[in-house]
Amino acid sequence: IEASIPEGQRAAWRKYSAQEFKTKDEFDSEVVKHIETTLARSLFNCDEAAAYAGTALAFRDRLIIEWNRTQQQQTAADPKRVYYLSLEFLMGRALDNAMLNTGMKNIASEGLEDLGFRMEDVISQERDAALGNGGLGRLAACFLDSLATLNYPAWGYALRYRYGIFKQEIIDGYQVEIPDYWLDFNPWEFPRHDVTVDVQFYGNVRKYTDGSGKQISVWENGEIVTAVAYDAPIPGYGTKTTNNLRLWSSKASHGEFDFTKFNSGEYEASVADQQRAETISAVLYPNDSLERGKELRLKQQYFWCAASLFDIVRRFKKSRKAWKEFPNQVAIQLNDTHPTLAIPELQRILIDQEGLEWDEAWSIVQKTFGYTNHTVLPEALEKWSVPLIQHLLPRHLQIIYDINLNFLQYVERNFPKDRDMLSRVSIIEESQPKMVRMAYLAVIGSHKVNGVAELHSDLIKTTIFKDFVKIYGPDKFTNVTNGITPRRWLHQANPRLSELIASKLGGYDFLRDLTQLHKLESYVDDKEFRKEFQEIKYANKVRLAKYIKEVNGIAVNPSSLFDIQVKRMHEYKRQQLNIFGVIHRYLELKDMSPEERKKVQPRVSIFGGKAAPGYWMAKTVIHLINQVSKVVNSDKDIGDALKVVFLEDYNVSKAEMITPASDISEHISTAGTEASGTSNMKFVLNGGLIIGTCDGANIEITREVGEDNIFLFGNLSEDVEDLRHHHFYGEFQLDPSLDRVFKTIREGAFGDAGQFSALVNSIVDHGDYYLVSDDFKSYLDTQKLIDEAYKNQEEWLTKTITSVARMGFFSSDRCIDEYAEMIWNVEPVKVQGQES
Ligand code: GL2
Repeated sequence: IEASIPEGQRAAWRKYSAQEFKTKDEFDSEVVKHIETTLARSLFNCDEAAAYAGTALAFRDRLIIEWNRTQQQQTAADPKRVYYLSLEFLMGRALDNAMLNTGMKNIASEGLEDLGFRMEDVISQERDAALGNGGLGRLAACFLDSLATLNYPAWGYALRYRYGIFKQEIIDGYQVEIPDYWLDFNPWEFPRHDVTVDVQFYGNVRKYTDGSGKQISVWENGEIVTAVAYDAPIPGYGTKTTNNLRLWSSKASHGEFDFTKFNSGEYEASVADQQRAETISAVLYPNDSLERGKELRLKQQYFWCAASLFDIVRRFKKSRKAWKEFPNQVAIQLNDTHPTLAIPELQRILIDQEGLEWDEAWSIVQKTFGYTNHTVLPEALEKWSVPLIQHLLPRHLQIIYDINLNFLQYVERNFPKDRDMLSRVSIIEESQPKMVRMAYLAVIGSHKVNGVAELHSDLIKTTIFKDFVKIYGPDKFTNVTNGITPRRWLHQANPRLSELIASKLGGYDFLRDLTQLHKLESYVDDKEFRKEFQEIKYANKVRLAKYIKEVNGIAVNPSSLFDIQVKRMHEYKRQQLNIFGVIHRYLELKDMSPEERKKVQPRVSIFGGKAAPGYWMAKTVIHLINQVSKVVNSDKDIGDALKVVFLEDYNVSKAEMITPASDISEHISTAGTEASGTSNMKFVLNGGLIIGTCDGANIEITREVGEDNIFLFGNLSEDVEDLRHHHFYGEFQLDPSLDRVFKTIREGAFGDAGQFSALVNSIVDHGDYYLVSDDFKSYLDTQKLIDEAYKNQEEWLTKTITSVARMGFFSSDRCIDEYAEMIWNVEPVKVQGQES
């Protein structure tokens, strides 16, 4: 308030207030100004990178004007806000999205042409913001887009990693990891050197009794690290709302270096603290669905939770409302268990710093938080050792113990006969060392817990959280099936399809209400529409074929059936099942006469995905795919009948090119292991069909598109346990086709067999945990059906168009409305175009 301009000068201020560019000329003038001044370049040395920079800065300025306006109006309205805490936001590129969401892409295209550049070339200069691993991080990014589009007052909070997910190179068929230093030039972030939070680690807790007899705890003598905010504007589509993604960067609390040490000649020590502090936000952990229990990771989690909560509480306090109003002003969603420390942290703030009584504080905490579970895989469930937390966060450990004590007393009162229940549900696992079960803490500290697809939400209630359903009743647990933003995954990734749909539906409203797609069903028999739809698919395949030729040097025929599996490499996702199927196909082709071979449906099997650097088995599968690719692609007998491609460095921007080019995509996880999957939705929305197991969102996709329009196979999740048991105790007979595949590998057909023995043995000798052998036959049979079905192109086209028309349910807008109503209880705030 002290810093605001006096009434008398505001007219002048308003007159010169920054304005968004509206015309092509204004846009060009912004671009040239940035290139000539911000970048200090001229028309004699302006390459595509500079053109990108100028364009991005012009749009950045525009977004920041809308961002400011949004923040001012939201502050004035002071509504309940949503805070989405996620350690990962896999944003991808920002420029194209900013142009489309603000509706200025056409103007910018024409403007760039005037200046001598092509839009496509300029867009492709941008590096992905890759602050995430896979589906969980991309879901968070889609949610931000929907929150802004639907005008919810919402903030994302994460860390500003100096290194995002590594870049993957394939060298001699092996994955090699290259660091991704993405901050070289990032026009989208705003450093807020005035928004900082001091975060404490280590130290001790001093207890004393104050004058009124109240027990006070003081956490002191710790090490302080400073969090600095960096903001990235998030524009909604077709709305004035521009929300904020706030990323915290760590630095030493005493600045560049410690002057006392520096002045006494300890030069190295003087910068060592600084480096230690900066390490906290230095790197994204590259594991997808796996937790490794490293101290630095726990430090990252607390640093981020503490800074974010301080910020949220600071904003709440500005409105001078009573503490009991906190849950009416603040909804915090925990994206997986990674931000669970926010629960004891808020309790600590309320009791230690704000002086609330335990019970009052705890009731505020529970009403504030919601928790989303994204996996039932045991290796992904976070546990932290008690000694580690004791050392790093001594006060939080006490609070966690108190939360547990109160909870267990409640359980004991209500379930006096079930003695084992207490040890089963305790937050503390009585192991050596003792461990804190973060998922239990998240459940106990939240008012709602949700899974991410129907099957998964049912599974969490009958497996990992079974006891908690008894304790709290079923209403605490709910489902919000995942979704994707149609702005990026249709309009941006597949502009021609988006345009075709708009031409039939009378405009682009479907991008804001995806259920309108159902009207496309009346065009299923429309000749003209079918032709265009098919042409678009073909053009998208041509584009991918061209890319494959350029990057992999492999010539693929765009008329072949494109079969794509792109996602993180993981045994549960079963890329090994796919590549064994490819080997089987190769062997069958080799058995055929040249005449017979001519009759088969040509196919291109395309793979892509990163393996966590320490995940040896996943890396072995990458290696096998590349070896098979080498052998098959150079086999003269085979020709176009089969090609195998591994696309290096799969990421969001590549997904935008790959997804629209599929005929079939593979979502073939062992039933019950893939919580939802979201790329399955992207592929169908872009006119591709699915081969999949009865898992995650595949089940709901089937419900929507109809059983005739999806290729399901394999065992069901309810049978998985028995099948696994059978591998160890039953008579085990390996499927003969799979046996032949293994023999071929063992004979060295794809290079040194020793390299693949662990992979083969995991199935033959070690219990086949992911049930590859159990599903192999049904997988092959289904692939045969696909070959047959694809031959009837007219039928195939009908299936794909029908499926697109029925995908309306899977918009992330629908998810966000469900969260808003069922979990957050927040309302949209419409932002006006002009300053009010
Ligand atoms: C995941 C699930 O594996 C995936 O099926 C789901 O679509 C996403 C988003 O809900 O979450 N869980 C998880 O730990 N990771 C995921 O991608 N890494």
